[in-house]
Amino acid sequence: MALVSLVNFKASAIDVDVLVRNQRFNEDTLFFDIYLESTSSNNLYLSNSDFALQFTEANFTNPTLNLVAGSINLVNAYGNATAFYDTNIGTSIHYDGLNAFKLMIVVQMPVYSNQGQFFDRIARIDGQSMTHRLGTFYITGATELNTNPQLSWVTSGKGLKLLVNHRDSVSLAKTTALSTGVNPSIASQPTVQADGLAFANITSSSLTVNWNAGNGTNRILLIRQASAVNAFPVDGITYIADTVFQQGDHIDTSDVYVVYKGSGTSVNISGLNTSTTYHFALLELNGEEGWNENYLSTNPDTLSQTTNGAYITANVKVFLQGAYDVNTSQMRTDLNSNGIIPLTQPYSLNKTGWNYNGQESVSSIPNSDIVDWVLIELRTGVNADDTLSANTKRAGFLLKDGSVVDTNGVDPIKFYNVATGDYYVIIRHRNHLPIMSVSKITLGVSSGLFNFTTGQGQAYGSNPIINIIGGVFGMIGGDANTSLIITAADRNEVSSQFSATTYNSSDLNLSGIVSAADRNIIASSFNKSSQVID
Ligand SMILES: [Ca+2]
Ligand SMILES: [Ca+2]
Ligand SMILES: [Ca+2]
Repeated sequence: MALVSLVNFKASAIDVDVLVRNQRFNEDTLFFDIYLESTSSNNLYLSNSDFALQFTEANFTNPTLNLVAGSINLVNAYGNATAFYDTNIGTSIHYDGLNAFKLMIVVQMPVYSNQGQFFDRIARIDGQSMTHRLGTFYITGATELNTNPQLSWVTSGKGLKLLVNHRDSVSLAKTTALSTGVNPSIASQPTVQADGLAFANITSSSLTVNWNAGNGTNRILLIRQASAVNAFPVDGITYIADTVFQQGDHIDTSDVYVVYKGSGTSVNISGLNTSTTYHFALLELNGEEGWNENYLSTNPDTLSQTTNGAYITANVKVFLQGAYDVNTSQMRTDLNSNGIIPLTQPYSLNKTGWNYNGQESVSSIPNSDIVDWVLIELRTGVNADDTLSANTKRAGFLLKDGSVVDTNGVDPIKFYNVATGDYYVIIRHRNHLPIMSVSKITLGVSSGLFNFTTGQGQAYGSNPIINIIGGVFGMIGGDANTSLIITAADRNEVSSQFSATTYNSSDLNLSGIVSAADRNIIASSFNKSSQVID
């Protein structure tokens, strides 16, 4: 049951494909495009023609055939669109006579009397893919949205003509009627379904979906709010995806939307509602887009996810002693420029104050000013058990000017599902001693800046930070072994990693290599310990 149909018309050395592409339902309307493509090296020109299509009338109630206004895409020999084409295309459905139940599209090209007018007026067809869309048409009154309407070309009938002009190097244009044709079949169906649906970067309005490919050329991701996906693509029908919820096509009249179609294994979806559950289904497919797609609809991988609720932000400024460059008054970004900052937050290890299983990850490091990942924690009191839930921990990026930003590399770091209020703010870094604000800070959707870099009194405890230079204070570096105290063990750790150029906790100055400069930081911080109660 081929929904889409191709006629490869051939007539005395002229080859032109006349294609129906991009068949799509929108509510009870079936849209489709007609394209003309030359398959020879000759320049071809469209002449007065009838495009006749058979359709299954039983699948429509009182159908009408129409042209989408402004959709004509033909150009003349000089590559210019002309209003001639728009006003000379008529559409109708024939119900009687030899052409009963045929969709008729009649193209009345402008008359021409000489070669100059010919080139100026007559629509050129060439071999470039997708350039000569005759137009987008639609049939109203579809009743069987999950059934193939079986559009197919009609190549003969009373009065039907499909004429193409061509011209050789010397003579004026000649007109040739096109007749014979063949219809192709739909693509083969994939046999291995895509799977492994998983979510990352969940916010109150967006999330990233990841998956593993099956054995088709592409895959399509469906989304439905509140309930499981209950409608699936129809073979031979194309669907346009949009990563913004409800902006892509939906499947027939359902509230199932297409958010991805392609060969990749990840998509970031936006436009979601806060604290709302979304259901997903992933289907493998074969075939050319808009042409002969075949979807594997059996046993699609499914998964659901609830978006985050409201959020508050922490807007803090902090320097790392190790990364701070007194010559630039900023922190160095060598890990970033060396391309060794991991794309997933590194604080999942089971270490005191870490053990954080957040899914923060990025497809690439989003800002050239990023120094490294940091872990931010909110507490209602000074003790470890005053960290109320996993929601009050978040990993983000530290910028070279001391800003702590979210995974988009720009905005202050967000805490979802956390109420506006007063919190202690803790900053943790892989090889610096953690610090906590000296008192509670009022945090809301848009929080005021709290600056840790201006003095010892900004952080909680006894000598919690270090005076790097002048009035500039920073987190104490040197904790290569993450023991929350700077000792000889850290020096030994650095020695054991000497010359490493990886993302390494012994690279205490974040220069991208473990060297003597890193040992010097330990000397300046020796015997200092974390003032955060963990
Ligand atoms: Ca199928
Ligand atoms: Ca240590
Ligand atoms: Ca170093």
